[in-house]
Amino acid sequence: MGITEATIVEQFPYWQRAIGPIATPPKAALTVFAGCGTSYNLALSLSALSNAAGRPAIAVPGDEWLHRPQDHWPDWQHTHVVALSRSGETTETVAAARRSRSVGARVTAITCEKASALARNCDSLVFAATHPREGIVMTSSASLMLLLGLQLLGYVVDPGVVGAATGLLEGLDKQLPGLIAGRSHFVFLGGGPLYGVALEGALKLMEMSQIFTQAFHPLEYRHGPISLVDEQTVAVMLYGDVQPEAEALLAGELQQKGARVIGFGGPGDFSQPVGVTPALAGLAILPALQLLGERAAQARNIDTVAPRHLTKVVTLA
Ligand code: F1P
Repeated sequence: MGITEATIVEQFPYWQRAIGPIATPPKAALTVFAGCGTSYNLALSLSALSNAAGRPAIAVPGDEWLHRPQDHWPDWQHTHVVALSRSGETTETVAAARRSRSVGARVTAITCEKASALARNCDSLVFAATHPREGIVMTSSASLMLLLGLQLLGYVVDPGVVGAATGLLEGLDKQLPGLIAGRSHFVFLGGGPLYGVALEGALKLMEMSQIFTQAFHPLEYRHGPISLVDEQTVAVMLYGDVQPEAEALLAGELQQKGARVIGFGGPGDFSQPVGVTPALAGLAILPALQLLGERAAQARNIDTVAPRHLTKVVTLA
């Protein structure tokens, strides 16, 4: 087993260590979840979960919050910023946290590095150590930061989520070779808090296997992108709890056009119930999506330890 695969299948003891209540921050007029790459995808998921929990929130890429916060929120100085970064060293995220504090905003950091620049530039630190072998591709750390963010928002993470995630990972893995054989077009579909997770599934697959892929809110897919679907397509549907019937109809339509459908929580060529509350669904599904990226890379003989053009920390001079 390669290093990336090990960090995916061995991530659950780190979850178990991180599960436990976290003091929820004081309510703010707006919470801004900021991060880059994977951490931005997590921010998108957490902002949806925050709104659902009655805490108004948006998600903004680190550089956008650094350079043009007023385009995202007029009263940007009076916000609570939750900055996410595995390394705690990503230039834009650290600079956005510094700038936010300099204008008086409160900053909470979610990171896997407690001695990092981000940890030094926040008002409160939420930390969990990730798998020590994790490399460029964020696997265990992505799940861990999502888990920490959920707890920061006051969601109780039932330890049963570990069994659910393991079941999805193993269930999908058994069928993956047949599902992805000969397929070169992947799309990830998810709504609400599952949109960020869909984007993260797409990002994992892209950086690991170098396959061009996209993610959409499910019903958006019918408005143009569906014209790409054919016998080369795999559609990964992350079924939500709001309108699963409409999502199932879309999945059926994609199958009719030649796609294979991987269905988490609803019908597909692969179909498995998620088995957790809707708020925890993204966390339960994420490791299976990480493994999908790894298996697609293996099928193309690509080593995911050193993805092309990527570094573990992206710093700008
Ligand atoms: C985020 C990130 C990842 C990307 C690569 C480089 O870093 O951009 O999304 O996949 O591994 O780092 P971080 O701010 O979470 O450390």
